[in-house]
Amino acid sequence: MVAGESGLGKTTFINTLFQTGLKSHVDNKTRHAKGIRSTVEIDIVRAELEEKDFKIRLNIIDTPGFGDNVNNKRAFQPLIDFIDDQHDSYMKQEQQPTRAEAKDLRVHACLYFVRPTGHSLKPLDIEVMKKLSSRVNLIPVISKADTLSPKEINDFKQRIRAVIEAQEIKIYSPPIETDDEASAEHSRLLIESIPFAIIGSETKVRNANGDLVFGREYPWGVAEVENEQHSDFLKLRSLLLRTNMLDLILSTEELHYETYRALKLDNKSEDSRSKIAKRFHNNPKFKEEEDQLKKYFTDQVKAEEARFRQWEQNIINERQRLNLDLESVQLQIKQLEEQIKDLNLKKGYK
Ligand SMILES: Nc1nc2c(ncn2[C@@H]2O[C@H](COP(=O)(O)OP(=O)(O)O)[C@@H](O)[C@H]2O)c(=O)[nH]1
Ligand SMILES: [Mg+2]
Repeated sequence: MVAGESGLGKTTFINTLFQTGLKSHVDNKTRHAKGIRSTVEIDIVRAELEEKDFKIRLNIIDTPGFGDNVNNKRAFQPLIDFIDDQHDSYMKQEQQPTRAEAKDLRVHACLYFVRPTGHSLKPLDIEVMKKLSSRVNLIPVISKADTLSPKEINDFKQRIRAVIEAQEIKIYSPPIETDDEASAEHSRLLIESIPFAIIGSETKVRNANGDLVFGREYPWGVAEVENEQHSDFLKLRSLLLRTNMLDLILSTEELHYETYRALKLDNKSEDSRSKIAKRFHNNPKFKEEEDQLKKYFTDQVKAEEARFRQWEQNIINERQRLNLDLESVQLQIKQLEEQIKDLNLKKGYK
């Protein structure tokens, strides 16, 4: 899900994702045809991700921006309601005896777009981010990074991080795997880059090297979407679609969904929400359970893979057996034909 004030490039970012890594389903065509720029309601686009031989279906949720209304207070409420509603509907389905076809639209990641002012977070940002972070994996991004200089971006990032810490906003942080140095290094790199400063563009332009790239053209040059020197787009895309997809899904289940359930069952107020969330965050028992669940998941995948390989082997063996059978049948036919020929010959002599 993308969230934030209107005009910050949320819809553009989604379209950029589609052009650089995702395939969209039929409904995206109608969206383009309509040519609407301002998003007026929550808009769900189905997407497909193809990695090696795996296909993953995902939903991308575009939301109307807020911030240009006289009363902003309630303008973000539909987003909060949407996230809660998905947890609620999943919880209801879980209580049903037939759970096989459960419809699951729980939000696994919410990108919060921050205006590239170079100053700091606004009170409205802080208020909305607090609400979101206790419900969903919140990932802050600085939009339109091409409008700030590298130094401005760095200072802005530091100021935003300081506010996030001071306000105790619990943003998503990629876990550091202690047993895998390469992936730990990647996670540290991602964590250092938060809030991701991104550039969005739906069109290709020619850069200084003469290559056609997604970017935005200025009299002095091209700001490139997929250039690590210009934007964190690649890092963010990697986090969302590759390295941290599983973790986003699992933490939604274990932290945010469980928080929602606990609140719902205890009928607790908004205030205790963050307390419960913190309990889940900090409790070593949950960390242990999380590790166990991850291990369980990997083991399951391994077992499935082994099962498939066994199947494959069985099929190969069966094919070999059938081929041998076929050969012997053909041999028999040949022999029978010979016999017929012999018999015919003998008949002719008589
Ligand atoms: N300079 C700059 N402009 C951008 C960028 N991304 C989007 N825009 C422009 O910002 C305007 C609003 O974008 P839109 O995606 O509709 O914003 P939304 O309201 O958040 O969905 C459009 O004119 C975009 O072309 C960016 O990375 N840099
Ligand atoms: Mg929009």
